[in-house]
Amino acid sequence: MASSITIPHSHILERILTLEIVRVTERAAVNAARLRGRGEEKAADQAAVDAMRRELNKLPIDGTVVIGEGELDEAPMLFIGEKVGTTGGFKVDIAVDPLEGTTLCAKNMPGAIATIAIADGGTLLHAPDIYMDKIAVGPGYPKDVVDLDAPAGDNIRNLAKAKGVEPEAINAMILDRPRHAELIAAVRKAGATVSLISDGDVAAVIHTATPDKTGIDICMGIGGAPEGVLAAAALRCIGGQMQCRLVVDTEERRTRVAKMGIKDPRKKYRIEDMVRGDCLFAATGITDGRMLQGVKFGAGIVETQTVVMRSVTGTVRWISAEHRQLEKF
Ligand code: VTB
Repeated sequence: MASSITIPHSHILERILTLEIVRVTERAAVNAARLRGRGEEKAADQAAVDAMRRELNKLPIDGTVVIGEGELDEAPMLFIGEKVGTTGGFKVDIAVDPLEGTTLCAKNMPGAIATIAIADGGTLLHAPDIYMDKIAVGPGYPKDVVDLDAPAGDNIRNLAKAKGVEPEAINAMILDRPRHAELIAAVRKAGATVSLISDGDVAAVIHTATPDKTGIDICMGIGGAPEGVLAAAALRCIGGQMQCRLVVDTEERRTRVAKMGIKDPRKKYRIEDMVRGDCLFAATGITDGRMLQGVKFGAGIVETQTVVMRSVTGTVRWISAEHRQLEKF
């Protein structure tokens, strides 16, 4: 007798969604990639947003965008609070960054991705688009091996000890910004090396999960809060630790944070505070990067590479696709 796979009803949609969300990031990536290297950040972003929104609206979900392209009055599409999907389906929270690394795409530099996280309804942190202080390490370390509030040097030394190496063997990835001058100096003083990036700290956090492959042990510093929630979703699937805190340094930001329903603006978030339920995470390369290859345009063929992860099982799929029906883009 032929064996059959039994999928509990509650898991059907989620299992199907794992592949469906690949289409969503693929389309966004291909549309943005057409504008790679043209110096047009806004146009590339809009192309990615349009494609992602179109695909999301085909999914059998009752989705709410909780991390998106800004508030209703400032962004016409994929705004925070926008409903997507065919509705009547599964209630989900959605975090999107259709073009993470707009500058990277506009300048055709490595590391631009189209990314999304889908989680059980009501389980994603509603973070406004402000800065967030972050620290992330991969799986396999004792809980709280690093601490957002500890001096950077202590974090490097504690991580090195837990890894069983000298601090000189630790490599930190940090956004290259003047605001990180002190942090970078402290990390180097502790003996560690620093890989500086111009943009793209979602991928930077994900790199920490596989230090043997990426050479990145820790990601530190201040980046966007939306990118923080997306990265937390990825680590929720593949393991690792992350601590974050919103940078609420003006009255205007305090108001925006309160508007999102956040009661304690100083709260230190761990992964499970930012992504409280099961989730899926996907990213497709737009330009070639350390994590993903960018979109390749050939004669009658478009190639994409996507990573998709699922927290329930911890499965990570790397999907290389050859698209021949090009009208779909
Ligand atoms: C980071 C990075 C993004 O913004 O979040 C960064 O991951 C932070 O903002 O790719 P600043 O550029 O203001 O420092 C990006 O670079 C762009 O969204």
